Amino acid sequence: MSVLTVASQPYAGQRPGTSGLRKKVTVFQQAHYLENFVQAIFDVVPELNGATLVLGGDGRFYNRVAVQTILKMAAANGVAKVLVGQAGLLSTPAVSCIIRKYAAVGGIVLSASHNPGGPDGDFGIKYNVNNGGPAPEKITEAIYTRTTTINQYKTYTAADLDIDVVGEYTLGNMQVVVLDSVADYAELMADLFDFDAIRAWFAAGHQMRFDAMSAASGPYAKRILEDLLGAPQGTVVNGIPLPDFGGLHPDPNPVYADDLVAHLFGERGSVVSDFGAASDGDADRNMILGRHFIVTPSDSLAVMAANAEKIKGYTRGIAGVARSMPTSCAVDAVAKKRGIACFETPTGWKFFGNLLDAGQVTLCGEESYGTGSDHVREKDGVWAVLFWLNLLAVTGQSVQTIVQQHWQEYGRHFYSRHDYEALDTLAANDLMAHLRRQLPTLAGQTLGEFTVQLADDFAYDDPIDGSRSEQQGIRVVMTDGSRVVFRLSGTGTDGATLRVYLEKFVSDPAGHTVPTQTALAGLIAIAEQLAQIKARTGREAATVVT
Ligand code: VG1
Ligand code: CO
Repeated sequence: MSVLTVASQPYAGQRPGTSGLRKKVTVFQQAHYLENFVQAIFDVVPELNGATLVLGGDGRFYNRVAVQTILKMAAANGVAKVLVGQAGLLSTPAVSCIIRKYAAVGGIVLSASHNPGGPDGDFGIKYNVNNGGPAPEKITEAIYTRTTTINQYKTYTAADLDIDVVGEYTLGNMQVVVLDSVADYAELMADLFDFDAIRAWFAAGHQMRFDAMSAASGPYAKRILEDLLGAPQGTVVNGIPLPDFGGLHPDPNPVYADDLVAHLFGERGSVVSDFGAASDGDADRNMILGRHFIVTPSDSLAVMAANAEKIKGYTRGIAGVARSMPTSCAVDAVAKKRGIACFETPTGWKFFGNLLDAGQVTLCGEESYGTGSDHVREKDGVWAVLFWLNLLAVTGQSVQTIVQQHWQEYGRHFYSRHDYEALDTLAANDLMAHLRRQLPTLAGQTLGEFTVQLADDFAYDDPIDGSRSEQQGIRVVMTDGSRVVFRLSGTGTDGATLRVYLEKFVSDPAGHTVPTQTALAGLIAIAEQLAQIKARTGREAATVVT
């Protein structure tokens, strides 16, 4: 057994997107493709030499192969110790938790999150830094730059390690600790939430349905909800992670988690659950449902911010909140009333890290079914579900009552996202360029019932490290606060995906019961008028509406 230096050649296109490098599995299966990217990480982060690295993924196809490859490369690159999840499985928030708990220098997350898996699906890899969060752009860009010239990588000639049994192993001079994937994370959740109150809620006969979508959240949800909190066996459905997620799309929204929605809306017989939830491929997203009721992610964040003190881990209050730019302003209304800061960041969790580290914000969220807090540096699906459970348990109210009362107090921000997937990349880029050209003249114009107050290409100056991120989405803000936002996805692997985000504020409770798409009809028409979506993409309708 010895260190081996393997000659390689750069691959084009290894620039990480919104959340790491995501490509088709077949792209990753090319000779040295994964190795090049991993070596670029070791080259850019020399501190890993002699240090501890955390490693795990969402269990999708290629996860096991990649874990073995990375273990051997870590040994060859002088890493002292790797903490790897049993069977190679760690949810994204669990990686973040473990990096922080064991003071690791970094972590490698193997996931393409909500993208489908299997041999024809997607794979992904992401580097997290020592605060437990995704590497900031400075580092992801350096990794990318390194991949453009890389011509060799180091590995270790050794047999594959048995990662299915918890225990301590060695690979050359490197120690490998195979961890129970759930234990550390479950311990953190028990610190943050009132498990006794939630146990009592279940013991009183309340029922929930958690759809793990055959992805990484299954073992976490089963252990915490069923084993620790006394929810009946079977509360967690699709709880075993499968390499292809059972052929389904592990994206917790009403379109892809339609079976869960049907259960909560009585379309599978009578509704037995008071609470429904789902999570995505790597367990960092969450969808929250009540009986006959869907909570939008933006509202979920606002409700959390308004009720934080009722939850065990947040009784001291919250320092501030942050949301990604396309996320609705529902949380802004809460922050304003509470007199706390509210930050608006570009899309992607990496932009919350500095604010969380500096203690400026406690809760943050994105419209894309992501919510989290300063307990880790990733969004956290199971955490969000436990937050809601804790809230239901201590208030004794239903999900619907909590949200409707919230709207009465703060007004309702109607919200929807229209995705146009797998577009021709040139057409999508042209559409964005067409929008950019209109920006200088939009302010002051009347569009339908709205007048444009501000139109720009969102740029973010990080208040902590001063870094600037430009071209983060076109926003058209109306004088009444309504907004239309356009962005191209940074996580897709098939052509381009256009996301159109629509938001309208209605303060009068009499207007709160209108169907969302009806409430947003005027803005949907404006989006089409500004972007010429039909003509430019050839699409009559969005692929996915959430
Ligand atoms: C999407 C979401 C974004 C989220 C990102 C990663 O990015 O819009 O809010 O942070 O996915 O989520 P994009 O660039 O495709 O819009 V996950 O669950 O993939 O880690
Ligand atoms: Co995810």
